[in-house]
Amino acid sequence: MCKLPFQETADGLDAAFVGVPIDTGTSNRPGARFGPRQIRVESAMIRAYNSWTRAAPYESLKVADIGDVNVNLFDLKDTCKKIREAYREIVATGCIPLTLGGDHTIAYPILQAVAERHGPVGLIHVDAHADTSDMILGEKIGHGTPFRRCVEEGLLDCKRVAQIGLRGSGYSPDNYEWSRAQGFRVVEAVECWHKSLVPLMEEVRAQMRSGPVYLSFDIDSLDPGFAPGTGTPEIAGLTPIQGLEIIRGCRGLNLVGCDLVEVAPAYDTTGIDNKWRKTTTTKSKN
Ligand SMILES: [Mn+2]
Repeated sequence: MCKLPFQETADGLDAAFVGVPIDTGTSNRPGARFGPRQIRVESAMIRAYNSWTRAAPYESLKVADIGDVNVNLFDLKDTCKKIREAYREIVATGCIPLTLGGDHTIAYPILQAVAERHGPVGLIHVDAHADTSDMILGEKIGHGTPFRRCVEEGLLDCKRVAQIGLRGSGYSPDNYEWSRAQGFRVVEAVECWHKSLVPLMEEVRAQMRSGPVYLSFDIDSLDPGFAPGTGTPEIAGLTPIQGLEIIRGCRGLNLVGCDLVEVAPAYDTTGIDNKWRKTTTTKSKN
């Protein structure tokens, strides 16, 4: 990733890129198992400095690519167990995992490992969907349920959860009622239209305070006109500029992990969102 060195474990690293190549938790179009390898391919063009933010991550952080989690594509529950165990080892070293997904199911076992080390964490969840269903296609584990499972297991500090970019049709008149009832802040996409998200992120930083925070960024939060390479696209989403405002707005937070999920390269026939992936993956390690 990013032409960084490869190493087998997270030992001695401040942060590590980790791939979790699954799409067996998707309910619509599969393909996110190819996300990590395509993000890595595109990352070859990422340069070491950002001319606007002046970020120079590799001057202050020791970062490497530690490869992919050895998942079981025939058994999603076993995959979750493997992810949890792999992340336990990563976070035990004090390393911050920077995850390349993989469908959104992976956030659940990752957060199990992260919360085991840090206690209940704050969450900035950027997505077209709330991913808080109780069941998906008759199952408890899938890409539409991770944050429901996380709440049930006490992995989240619910007053420090913000969901941004939610939109589209749902299963009930108030699709986001459950989130609000937990104490989450819900910022629907329509509240973001035509606006800079800099003021929103000021409020989100105040909400997160100094506690540990996990950033989970679903590529489908962005409008599919910009980022079509995903399994469950929804119209009228965030712009790339707003995405950057969210990521840059995380500066100063106590980030203990982050992911970019649901990248399904096959639906991006022109490579249009490559630019986006480069920017997200570079910035998320700050
Ligand atoms: Mn999602």
